[in-house]
Amino acid sequence: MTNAMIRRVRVVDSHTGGEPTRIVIDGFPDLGQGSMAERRMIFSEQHDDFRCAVVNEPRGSDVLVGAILCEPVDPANAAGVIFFNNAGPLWMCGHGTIGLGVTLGHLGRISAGTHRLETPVGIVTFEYDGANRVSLENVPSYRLAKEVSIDVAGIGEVVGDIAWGGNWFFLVDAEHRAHAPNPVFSIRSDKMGHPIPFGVADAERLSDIAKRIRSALCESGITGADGAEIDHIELFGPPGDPANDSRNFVLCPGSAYDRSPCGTGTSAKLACLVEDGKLQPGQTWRQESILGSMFEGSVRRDGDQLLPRITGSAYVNAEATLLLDPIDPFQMGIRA
Ligand code: PYC
Repeated sequence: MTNAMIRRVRVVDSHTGGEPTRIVIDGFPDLGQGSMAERRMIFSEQHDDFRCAVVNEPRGSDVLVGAILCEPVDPANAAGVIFFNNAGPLWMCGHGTIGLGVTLGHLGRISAGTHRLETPVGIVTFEYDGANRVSLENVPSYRLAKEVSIDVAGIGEVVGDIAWGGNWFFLVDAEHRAHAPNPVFSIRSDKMGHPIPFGVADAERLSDIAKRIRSALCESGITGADGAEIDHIELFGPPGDPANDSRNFVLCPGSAYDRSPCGTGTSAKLACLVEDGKLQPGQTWRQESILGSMFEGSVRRDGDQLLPRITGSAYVNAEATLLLDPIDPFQMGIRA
């Protein structure tokens, strides 16, 4: 096999609050010139092997979120993007958008200022500070259903909200259930009786709970709008840092959990808080992740639409060329 037969794929890796993003900047399949929704469909139907090659083992891992950096339809926009992970394409990704903004700055393709990004679910505007910080204004977010009750195997009744923040979420509040006879998950206390926030040490337990909830939603036929699968489960507890408002644990499609506070999940949360009157437009919400990393969020009301704004920091940590060698039995990754 000659070197010329090896396919080369250029990527830039970053992390946002601990959650990795691998942006493919060159060597990806031709997805046409359509909208990002059309290109996402082509990617999903015709190039799933490429998705696996980029994010699955042995090059990637379950945690990695990938992104194809596309030419925008409107040249006035900074870029187009299609996000994906080990389970398939995503609709939107907040931590990934922060990573993308910082990556475009790192590559010298944008400078500090306001930029527009085309995504499969609409235009996302972001402000880049010229270093590591990005604030994005997400697509309109909303709650579809409040206090939906489901029967979860091994747990019992679980109550949560269904909300859209660029992906579909089922949001369950631990405090809501803390005094119930069988709380969905308990928050442990220290000797003084102060709650210990759930942390990485609890990730396996929380993943198991979240997976059971997701299976129950699927088995009960409970979906997002138009029958869309609710593929993200978000559990909330008290923050570790009293300066913050809340800590979350987000199970992503597949079996990995978000190391960041999840931009789309925080957007869904903000929409629920505003609809409950617990957060006013313009007011800041500080959402902590299971790692303790934090996104600042707020909401702008535009007519009847709620537009979440999410701020976080990302750091570029690799520039690499992936080699897809035809003699390698796992050149296209290991399919889960
Ligand atoms: O930040 O929106 C997000 C996200 C979705 C999946 C992983 N991160």
